[in-house]
Amino acid sequence: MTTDTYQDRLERFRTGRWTAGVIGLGYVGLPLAVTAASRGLDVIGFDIDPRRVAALDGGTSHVEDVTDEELEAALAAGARFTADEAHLREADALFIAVPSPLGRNRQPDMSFIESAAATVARVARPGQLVSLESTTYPGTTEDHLLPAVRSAGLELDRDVWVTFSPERVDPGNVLQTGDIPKVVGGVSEASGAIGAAAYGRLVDNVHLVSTARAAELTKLLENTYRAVNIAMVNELAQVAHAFDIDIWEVVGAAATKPFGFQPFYPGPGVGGHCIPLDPQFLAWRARELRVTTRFIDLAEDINLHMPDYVTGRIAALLNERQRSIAGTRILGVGVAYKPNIADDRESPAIDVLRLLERRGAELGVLDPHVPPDRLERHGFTATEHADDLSEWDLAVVLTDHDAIDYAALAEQVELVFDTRGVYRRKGIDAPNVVSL
Ligand code: SAJ
Repeated sequence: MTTDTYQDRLERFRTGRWTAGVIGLGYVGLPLAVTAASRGLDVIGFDIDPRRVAALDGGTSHVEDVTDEELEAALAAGARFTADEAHLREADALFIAVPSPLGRNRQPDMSFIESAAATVARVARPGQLVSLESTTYPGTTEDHLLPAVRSAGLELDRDVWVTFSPERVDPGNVLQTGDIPKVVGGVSEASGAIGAAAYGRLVDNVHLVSTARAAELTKLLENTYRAVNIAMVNELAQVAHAFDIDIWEVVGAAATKPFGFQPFYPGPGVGGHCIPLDPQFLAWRARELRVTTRFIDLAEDINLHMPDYVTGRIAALLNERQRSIAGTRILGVGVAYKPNIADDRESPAIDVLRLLERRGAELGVLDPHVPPDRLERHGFTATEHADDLSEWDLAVVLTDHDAIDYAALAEQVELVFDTRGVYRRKGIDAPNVVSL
């Protein structure tokens, strides 16, 4: 039995001093830990990777959205990072921010959540809040975290409280963790209240929902909404091309509607570790429950086929010039999955480049954010902006980083295929640029 009553705990989370334990120090966990420290909480950050912990202890952040200065400030405020899970016993709340990827057959890979739950089973103690942040299918928090705390001999709502609160990190966005409203849902009403009190110290705006499942589905709705709307505009881009209509002009025109329309933009596909993957968590679980998710399945199909469509458009462009992809020197511009970041996970740019390579193109890539050694690990030849780009026959803009000089690119390269509408958006009128 915890020494505190429920009311004492509630008050302590709401206004008292307590220690936040963060399990998983990646692009979600580290910002959470740094935010907690900046808001006066004691912080214990745990990660299974001792090298990552050592770097953090040395004041070096591996997460683009957390500067070394912000990390130093957290360390100065007393934040501690460790690879020894035993220290998590000191924490009053355990926030779990571990990966939730898909497996080889695009089914949920729950191994990281299961490993974190095993850690919780070993370190949980009376008085703790345990909150899962990793994006997952509805029911995960009950299925994995409740058994973990119970295996530690702890009783829900007597000794511990358990919630789900989806992460809403948007890499590269200037909004900080504390500024973004946080949805919280408990596996019990008391857990929801305790979770709302604790998160109220980390963010300015907490939105409490009735259950952990509702919070889990909230996240999946947010990202399925994006995947479906991106797929819809990707399909319309193909229709517009068949009608010889400029899709970028049409989306721009529709975006003038001040209500009832949010612009999404076509591209070479959908990358990142969220939008292409999260809806599959819902589809997979729904299939188990014999419920169809046709929008999710269709969106995945359209988005996954965009690299093929882009490659087909490039083949047609070259064909008009009595050329083929085979033997053509093609420069891929932008390999990261979205602008102004270095992350190339699930990047459709890589899929396009692989397809071009398989059809005999001689490839180079230009990406000022993705380190050359990482590009070389993909088997690509890294090209610098300062190089003489005129040696390339065609450049394909796959990710529209701000740091690229698009006017210079169009001046130096004979033909440019723009899959991101960046020449339209920047008002650069170049006769040798063709848009998706
Ligand atoms: N994309 C398009 N067209 C669009 C928007 C995006 O092709 O109109 C592509 C992007 O190029 C990228 C992919 O989709 O390859 C994902 O883009 P994203 O902007 O959704 O980027 P993420 O996955 O880093 O971040 C998203 C968050 N994005 C925004 O809210 C703008 C948000 O949905 C989640 O907080 C986050 O995933 C997450 O962690 O779930």
